[in-house]
Amino acid sequence: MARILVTGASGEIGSSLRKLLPPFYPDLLLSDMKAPASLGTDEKFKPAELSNLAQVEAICEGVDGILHFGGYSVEGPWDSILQSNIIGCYNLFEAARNQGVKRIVFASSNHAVGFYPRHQRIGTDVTARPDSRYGVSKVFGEALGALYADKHGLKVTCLRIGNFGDRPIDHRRLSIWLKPEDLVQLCRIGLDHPGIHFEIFYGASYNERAWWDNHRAYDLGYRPTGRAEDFRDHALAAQAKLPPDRVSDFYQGGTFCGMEFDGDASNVIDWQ
Ligand code: 15L
Repeated sequence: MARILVTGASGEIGSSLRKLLPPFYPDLLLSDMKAPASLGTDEKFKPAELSNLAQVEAICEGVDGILHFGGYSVEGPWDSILQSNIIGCYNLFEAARNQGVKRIVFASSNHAVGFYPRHQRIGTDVTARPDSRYGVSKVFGEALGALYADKHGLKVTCLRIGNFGDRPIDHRRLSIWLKPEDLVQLCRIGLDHPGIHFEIFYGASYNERAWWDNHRAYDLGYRPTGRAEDFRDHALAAQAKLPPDRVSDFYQGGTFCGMEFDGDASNVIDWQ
């Protein structure tokens, strides 16, 4: 039976996956810097700092597949991004190769392409347009995934996750919402589908306002059950309480684009 390592197990997504994955992968190994407070006696946990290669090697030992959700999950100071998402991600791929791990599902992010405008529909083959140091680190992780797939034969799936949660929380999230059970479907495709070499999918549910062409995921069997429009009124009511921001409201990456922005805003037009 396949042993699956989940990094970032104490984070928001990891905490949800811990509950949803056992029916499909009973042999889960959880890891993070600190154990989740609610760790059950039936759960296996090994701590690791991603920036420490020896510790990452130790958690990859005897593992068949990895769901890599560990790292810094929002914009932050360069040194934090560097340690967790650049050095940490490199260590994860390198340890996986050394330990004979066969598959990795890497939690990339919509922020790898956040500077595409919302009126442009994009596929997974567009040039990276990161909106933050965090977004740059996700582009780096996707590039590492391609290298380790092409050069070392790991089967790698990158998920450009939109916004994970029980329901979309504002106007932007109506386009990019990802229901937890739909993330599980995408992870299962990455861990089990025989056709995987190197893939990028958008981590989004069935959202009628989507900006993304996610046909490759659908080709490999993805059938999302979440529908953002079911929560339209709630999301728009929450949006009405937020202050407008020309840059953040124009680009796909939202506030990640607007924060620290001192560039040329002449591309920002009123299109809605
Ligand atoms: C992400 O990548 C973040 O991890 C998450 O906290 C949200 O900000 C999300 O993107 C989003 O774009 O809504």
